[in-house]
Amino acid sequence: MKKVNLSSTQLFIAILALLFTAAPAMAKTKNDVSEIVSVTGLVEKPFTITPLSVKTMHAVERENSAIVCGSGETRKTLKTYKGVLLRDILDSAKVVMSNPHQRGEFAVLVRSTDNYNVLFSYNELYYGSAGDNTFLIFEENGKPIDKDGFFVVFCSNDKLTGPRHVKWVNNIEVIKVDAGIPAVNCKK
Ligand SMILES: Nc1nc2c(c(=O)[nH]1)N[C@H]1C(S)=C(S)[C@@H](COP(=O)(O)O)O[C@H]1N2
Ligand SMILES: [Mo]
Repeated sequence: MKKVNLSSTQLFIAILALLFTAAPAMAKTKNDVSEIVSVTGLVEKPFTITPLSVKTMHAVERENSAIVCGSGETRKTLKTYKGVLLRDILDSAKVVMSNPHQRGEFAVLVRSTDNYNVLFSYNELYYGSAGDNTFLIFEENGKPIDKDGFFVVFCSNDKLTGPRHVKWVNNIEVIKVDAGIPAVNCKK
C-alpha cells in the first residue's frame, strides 16, 4: 500500500474539515426538545402544559418585541406573539405559602432542556411590572414556535430581553430560598 504523507498544513485542514462537518450533528444532540412543560415545586396542584392543553388556557396576543442580547445586539424581532402570563400559570398551580411574611423568599425557576435556567421572583411577578409582561409563549408571528422548541418564556419589558429569554422550556418550578438565620438579628 502506498504511504500517504500529509504535511502539517494538510493535516490541519483535514482536522478543521472534520470539525465543521461534525459540529452540526453535535449541536443537534446538545439538547432535546420537550413538548411538555411541567409546573412543579411548591404548588398545590402540579400540572403539565402541552401544545394542545395550552390552547385551553387564557392566552394573550402581543405585538412588536425585540429579543436583544446582553451585548446590545438584536437577535430577533417578533411582529406578534401569543402566550400565557407566567403569573396565571402560578395561579392555576396555586403556590403553597404558609407564611406570607416570607413571600419575598419565593421565586420561579424557568428551566430548559439545555439547562439555561432563569429566575423570576414571586414579588416581581405579583407586584412588579414584570408580572404583566412575562409570558410562556407558544406562537411567534402567527406560527407555532419552531427552532426554539415548543415553548419560550421571556419578559417583554426587560431593558434587554435576551438574558431572560428562555428557549426549549421544559419546567416551571416554584422554589423558596433558604434565608436561614440572619447573621445579625434585628431586635424589635
Ligand atoms: N435555552 C436557552 N435559552 C436561551 C439561550 C440559551 O443558550 N439556551 N440563550 C439566551 C441568549 S444569550 C439570548 S441573547 C437569547 C436569544 O438568543 P438566540 O439568538 O440564540 O435565539 O436567548 C436566550 N435564551
Ligand atoms: Mo445573549
